[in-house]
Amino acid sequence: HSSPAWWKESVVYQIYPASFNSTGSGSEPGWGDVKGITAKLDYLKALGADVVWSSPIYKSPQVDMGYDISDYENIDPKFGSLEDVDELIRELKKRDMKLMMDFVANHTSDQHQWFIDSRSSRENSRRDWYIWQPAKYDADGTRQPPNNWSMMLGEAHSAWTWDEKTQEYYLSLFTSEQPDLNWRNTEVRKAIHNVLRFWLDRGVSGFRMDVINLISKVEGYPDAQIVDPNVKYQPGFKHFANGPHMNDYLREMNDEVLSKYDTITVGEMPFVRDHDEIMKVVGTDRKELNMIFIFDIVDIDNGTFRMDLREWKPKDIKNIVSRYQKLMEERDGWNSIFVENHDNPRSISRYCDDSEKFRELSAKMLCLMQTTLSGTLYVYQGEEIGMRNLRSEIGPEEYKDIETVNYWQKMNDLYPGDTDKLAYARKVIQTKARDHARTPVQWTDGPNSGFCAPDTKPWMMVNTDYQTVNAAAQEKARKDGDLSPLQFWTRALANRKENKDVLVYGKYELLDSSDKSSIFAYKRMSDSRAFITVLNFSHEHVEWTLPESIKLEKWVAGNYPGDGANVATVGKITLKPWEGVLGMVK
Ligand code: ISL
Repeated sequence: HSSPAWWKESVVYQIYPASFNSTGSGSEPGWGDVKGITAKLDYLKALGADVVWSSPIYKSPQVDMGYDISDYENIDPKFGSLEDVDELIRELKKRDMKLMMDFVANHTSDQHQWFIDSRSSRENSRRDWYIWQPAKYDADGTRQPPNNWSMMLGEAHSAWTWDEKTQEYYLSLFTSEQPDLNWRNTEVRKAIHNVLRFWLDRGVSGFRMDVINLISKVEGYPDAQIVDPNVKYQPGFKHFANGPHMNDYLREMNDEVLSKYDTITVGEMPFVRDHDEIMKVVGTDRKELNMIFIFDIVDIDNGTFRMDLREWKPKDIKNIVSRYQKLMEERDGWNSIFVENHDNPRSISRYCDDSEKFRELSAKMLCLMQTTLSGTLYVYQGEEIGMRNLRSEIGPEEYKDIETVNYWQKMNDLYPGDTDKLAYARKVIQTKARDHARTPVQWTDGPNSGFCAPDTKPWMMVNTDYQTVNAAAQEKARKDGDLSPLQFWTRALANRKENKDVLVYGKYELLDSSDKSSIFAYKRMSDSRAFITVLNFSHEHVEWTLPESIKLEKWVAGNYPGDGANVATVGKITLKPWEGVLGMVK
């Protein structure tokens, strides 16, 4: 069994600050602010959150919504001030809660002083803080970037940006305004350690580390393999995901800084699925990071690219979940459990059915799944009330994310006037855009869904369904006694804590490995007790046979009214569409 730790039992609530709650204290009307987070702490505490992770609030030109930092030790005036953060930390502590910062150190903004210095001349002492390379030239003298890597948030472009003044390219994996730091440089790593200390000394309890597995690039910058012959630049992640020195840098960060504080750390780790590579980071003996975000579950419907569509089946969910539950159990690491974040569409729209009839059932079923798996649980703002994707009548003009804007541009450039291709692109945007998670949180059925003042325009449109989907409505008791998603989440998080020996730390066993079945059923067990979870990932009524070895005491929770009372406790059971039940084993 995994040894207990507070960060394993914690429920982390992710806030996307621009869209969470606006009190008008920031410099930009219609933006969420730090005071807006503080104002909602009672709500978060009542839900069952222990740790608040906020996406970046540092000073930033906001080209990529704060993931382009121009000053690591200041707050963007849009969000408020350092004093507001101190107040947030104090108010969190009063409630026995903690703050986790989003730490973006693979790259900075091009407006960061480090980069301004670096690009000022080839001789500048910070030149080597970023990744500079000379141009290549075709036979006819045309200038080309050092290799064919594509830019991640603008697939049509090169990952290298030309600097006119100093006549070299710099690496910018995400956008031109996000130059990659050169982690081979010791001074860079020291500067980063200092930033971590700055926040820890201020009372922050840990970090979510943005694309932390991209910090070490292979030497020589080789070309990427061609996966899409229609475009000039290709995904190069094989050459920079979990690169040669990444583990050394993480270990050094732990030795120098993290080990000296009591922290929670989670690394974002896209592209990597190799079990040995994963264990090198999260294995308890490794002393690198507490856990990572593994992307399988949110890449489930990716085609060649993220902005692409692919059919998936319920078996994919159960295979992915089972693989990592077992891996961490067998090799002594730790999972992070999540199905949403600010880079993905809403989970009920993606994995279940967000129609009026099924949206609440879907939200509750995904809650039942996540709250009964082993790992640190991450809830994304609005997930607890079952917020959905933007409705399909909303056109690409309303989407604000740089990735969506660049994708729509690329498709229009590649296929001008091609109605089929452009209809496909619209479909991709309606299904996959990061914007779906970034609409303002729906607090009430009032103007702007209570997110900001009635006479202010939110920075991004409120989803059109706010009059039916909002937190205020879900806080009220219902006449028929049925629980709203918010109430269901609150109860499920309390239940998880009460039964943490099983639900957080217990062993995992998949109960039905059939690829054809839409039923995802598993058992969780400690030495003395066990629960089973049975989830129906389909629109159909589905029959399923309880294994004879399992003697069920009773169903203790379910997403349909009655908490599983109508489901048999032995032999063949029938689950209704998108039904999920949790049972206590004798
Ligand atoms: O959404 C994606 C692009 O297709 C993801 O691949 C995403 O870029 C990747 O998960 C890294 O995300 C993180 O770093 C990015 C930032 O844009 C994301 O918001 C952040 O979560 C660059 O800092």
